[in-house]
Amino acid sequence: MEQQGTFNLPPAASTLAPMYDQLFYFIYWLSVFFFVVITVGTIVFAVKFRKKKGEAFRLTSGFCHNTPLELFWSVIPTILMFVIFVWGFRAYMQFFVIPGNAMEVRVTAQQWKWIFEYPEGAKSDILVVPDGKPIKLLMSSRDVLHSLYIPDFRVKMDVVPNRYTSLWFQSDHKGEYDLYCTEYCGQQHSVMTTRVSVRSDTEYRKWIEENSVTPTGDVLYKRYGCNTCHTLDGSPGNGPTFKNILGRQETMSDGDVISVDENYLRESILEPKAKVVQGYEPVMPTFQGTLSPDELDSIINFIKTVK
Ligand code: HEC
Ligand SMILES: [Cu+2]
Repeated sequence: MEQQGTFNLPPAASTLAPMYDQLFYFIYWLSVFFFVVITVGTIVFAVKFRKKKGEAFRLTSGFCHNTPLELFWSVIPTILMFVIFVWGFRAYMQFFVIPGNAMEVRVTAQQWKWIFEYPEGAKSDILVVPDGKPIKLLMSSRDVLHSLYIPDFRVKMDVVPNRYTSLWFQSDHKGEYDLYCTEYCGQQHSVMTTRVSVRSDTEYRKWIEENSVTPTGDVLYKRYGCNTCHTLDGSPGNGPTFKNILGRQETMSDGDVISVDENYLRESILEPKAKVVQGYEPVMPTFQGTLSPDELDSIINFIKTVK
C-alpha cells in the first residue's frame, strides 16, 4: 500500500513512525501557537502603550511582582516540558528496545557501499525484508564513521568501525524506500544510497533462494563497491582501472616494479596496504572476511578478463 507523506514529513511506513510524527506535530503546533501569541502580543502592546503625539512623557506605575501571573507562566511551561519529555522518552524506548523475535540482518558499511547479509546466508546491496515482521539491523563499518538512515521508517543510527550498533523497525507496508548514509564519509559519500524493499513473506523467501548462489564477478564488482574506485574502461578513479590489468607492469610506492598476476590481485584485495600502487593513496578497505572464498575467486576471475 502506498503511504502518503505530509508537507513536513515523508511517508510514515514503519510501526515506529506514527508515535514520532504525533510528537513532532504536537511540538510543531505548540510552537506555532506561542509564535502567534507572542508576536500578536508584542504588536498589540507596542501600539497600545506607545507615546502618542502631543502627550507628555509619563512614568508607568512601578509594579515589580504578581504572584498568580508568575506561577502561571512557570507552571504551564513546566507541564508542557514534562509532556514532551515523557512522550519523547516513551518513543525513544520503543526504538531502543529491540523485540526479542526480530529477524537479524547484518549490515556492513564501507566507503561507499552498504552490504546486507541475511540469516539464510544470502548477501545483497539492497535491503530486502518481509513485511509485518520486526527486523533488527546489526551494523558495523569497515573503515570510517557512517550512519544508516531510512527517512520513511524514522530510524537512524551511526555505523562505527570496530564495534556493533543496532536498530530495529517493522514495516507493514510493502514498497520501496530510500536508505541513505547520513554521515559525511569521504569523496563519494553522496552515492552511498540504496533501497529498502518490503515484500510479502513468500516474495521474500523466493528472493532469498534466488540470491543464495554466488553471483558472477561483474555483479560482485558492483555489490562490494569496487566500482566506486575502479573503472573498467580505462578512465581514472580513486584506484587504478581494471582494464587490461593482467600482466600489467606496475610501479609500487617503494619503487618496486611488479607484473600483475592472480596472486597479486588476491593480495591487493585482502591486504591492500601490503603493496600500494605509486600515485595512489592507500584508501582501499580490506575485503578480508567480507568476501567468501567463492566470491574472491569469482571476482578475481572477472577482474583479469576486463579488456
Ligand atoms: C575506496 C576506494 C576503493 C575501493 C572501494 C576498492 N578499491 Fe581497490 N584500490 C584502491 C586504491 C586507491 C588502489 C591503489 C592503491 C593500493 O594499491 O592500495 C587500489 C588497488 C587495487 C588493486 C591493485 C590494482 C593495481 O593496478 O595494482 C586491486 C586488484 C584492487 N584494488 C581490487 C579491488 C576490488 C576487487 C575491490 C572491490 C571488492 C576494490 N578494489 C575496492 C581503492 C579502492
Ligand atoms: Cu557513509
